[in-house]
Amino acid sequence: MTLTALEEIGEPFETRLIAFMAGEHRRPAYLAVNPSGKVPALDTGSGVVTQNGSILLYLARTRPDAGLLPLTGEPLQESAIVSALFRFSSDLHPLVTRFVLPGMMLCSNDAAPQVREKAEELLLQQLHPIDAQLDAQPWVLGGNWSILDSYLAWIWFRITGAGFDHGIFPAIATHYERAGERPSARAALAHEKRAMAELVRRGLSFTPPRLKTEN
Ligand SMILES: N[C@@H](CCC(=O)N[C@@H](CS)C(=O)NCC(=O)O)C(=O)O
Repeated sequence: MTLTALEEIGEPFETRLIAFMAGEHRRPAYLAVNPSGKVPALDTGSGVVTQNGSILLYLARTRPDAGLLPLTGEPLQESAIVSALFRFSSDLHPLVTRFVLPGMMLCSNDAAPQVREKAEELLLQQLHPIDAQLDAQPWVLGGNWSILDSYLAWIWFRITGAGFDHGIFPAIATHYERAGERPSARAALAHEKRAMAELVRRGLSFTPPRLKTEN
């Protein structure tokens, strides 16, 4: 979603690939950028911004013309936006990592299938109310697109790409198609695909363990 936000802004930027399977996020070079070892981090030229929610707020505030978030300065209205950001970055994002890369969590490889199954159960719980909401309105915040739609689309792209059943939540699946039609989303996907191709070329792609429900 950071890539989509940068594409929406439309100014040139550079990306650097951090290969988890090679442990690059734990190496000194990356820890000097983000000591928590989490991706993404945005180097603004005047300082590094970390945490997805913070990066998206930073970009929305510094480039209000890009229309990333409808920030009005009204505390209650803004708290609803920040709440949705935290919901995606704190509640859902860690489940995505556990579902897609369960072996990266602090467990033996033998425990990876159980980590993934628990993550699937919690994803089902968390996504259920979002699917109901999107049945009643086209975008996460109501009638207009925001960068939160890109965050949700990223979550869906990652988990369905790793075997999550996309038939369970039809409204989120339709929202994903709609969100993917934006030129910024297509450009961000092209970045992702180039990164995946690079990982495959380096022998660092990852196949998640199968769920009981997968054939
Ligand atoms: N709360 C962080 C979570 C980011 C996060 O978990 N990113 C994943 C990649 S999608 C990561 O860096 N995983 C490495 C790890 O958890 O060690 C944020 O919103 O930026």
